[in-house]
Amino acid sequence: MRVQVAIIGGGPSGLLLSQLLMRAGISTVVLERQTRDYVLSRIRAGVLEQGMADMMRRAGVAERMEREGHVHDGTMLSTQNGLFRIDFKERCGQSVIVYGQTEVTQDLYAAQDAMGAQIVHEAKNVALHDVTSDKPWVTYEKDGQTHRVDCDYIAGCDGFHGVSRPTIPTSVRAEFERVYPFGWLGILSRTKPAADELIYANHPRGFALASMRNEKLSRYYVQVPLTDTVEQWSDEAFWDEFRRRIPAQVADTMEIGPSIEKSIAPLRSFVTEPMKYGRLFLVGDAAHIVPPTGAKGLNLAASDVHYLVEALTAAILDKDAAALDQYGPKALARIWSAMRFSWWMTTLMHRFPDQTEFDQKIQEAELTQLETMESAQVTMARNYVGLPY
Ligand code: RFL
Ligand code: PHB
Repeated sequence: MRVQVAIIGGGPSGLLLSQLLMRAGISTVVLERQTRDYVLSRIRAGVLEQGMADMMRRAGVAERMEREGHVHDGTMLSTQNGLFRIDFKERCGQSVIVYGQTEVTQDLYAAQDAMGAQIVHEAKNVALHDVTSDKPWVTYEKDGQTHRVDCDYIAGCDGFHGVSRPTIPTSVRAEFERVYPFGWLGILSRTKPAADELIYANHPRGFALASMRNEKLSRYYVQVPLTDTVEQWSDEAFWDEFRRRIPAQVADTMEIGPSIEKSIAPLRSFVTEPMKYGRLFLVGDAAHIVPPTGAKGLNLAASDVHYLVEALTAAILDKDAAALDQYGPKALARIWSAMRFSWWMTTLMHRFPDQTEFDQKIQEAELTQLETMESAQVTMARNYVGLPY
């Protein structure tokens, strides 16, 4: 097989990239290790920035998002002093859309199918070859046979555990990382959301987040030690712990029910540089990870795709190869900004095992500033709704 761009990974980055490139008249193949059902069963992001929503519109996949997504003009923060609200609309004139990553991925698959996209599921042992030459190629195994894809460019959209990043030699690759000493235990339940907006809670027992997917589907998280396992957490234990960490007026009235998904995710900040190596480009979680506290992971994947589509269309359609060198620097400027915000919000909202009383007082002072200072709210709101591309 021969295509202009071979895409490794059929998560949101890979599918969005393929969709936008195909609409520009550029041929692609997407090689995904898992089955489609598996990809669609992963419960992940829930909050879309304006920029991501605009990308969905550009990709021609926004119809259901416009109909079923919920625009949120603000968010609630809960502290020992009570509940306060950050009004995004008032502070920076923008909002976010609550629409699940599962739905985004489903809409992208449907649009790709309609365009006759080449998507190979259960592509095993994907390997990248000659990425620093001008004739890179990719191999994969499927149904016991080895297949070869010749291409002009390779997009590594295969997430944090993919093969693309390790293809870049360690002598070339720099990695920047912070691992947090806790994880998030998350559950999905067919219950009415606890509140109209998300609630991020800072509590002496640890962080909690009340989120949602729609009027009948809620997503809740609690901070847990890294040593905890899902098996240790019955639904009852989860609800008890969650309700202790949020304001009583919400805890006492919220609907609870059986979990339909339960998982623990560790928290990490990670960036690799460069994002371009020869004709290989890293995109999304393959290049960077943020802790979920700022709701930035999927949104950063979308801005990477934006910059890469810009670079690849310039190189392929306008023969402007110099545009390719702009991809990494442009993407990384935005990535580091979102890294800072996600780190800040994680540090502000969680209890750290080694937190001293001094650290605690500083955290409280910062939360008070956020509650009372307009400038602090403007900074938070601008970052949360997403910095411009
Ligand atoms: P993905 O989604 O990991 O997709 C990569 C795909 O590549 C495949 N793959 C391979 N394919 C072929 N060969 C190989 N060797 C391969 N290795 C891997 C995988 O099977 C997979 O299908 O990366 P992508 O596309 O870059 O998308 C990134 C987002 O998924 C991620 O950043 C977000 O989910 C992060 N995230 C959130 N982001 C937000 O913007 N807002 C949120 O509210 C938000 N909440 C979250 C989150 C992530 C979470 N977890 C579980 C990490 C909440 C949680 C709990
Ligand atoms: C979610 O709904 O899964 C979600 C929302 C906001 C976050 C993280 C996760 O910051």
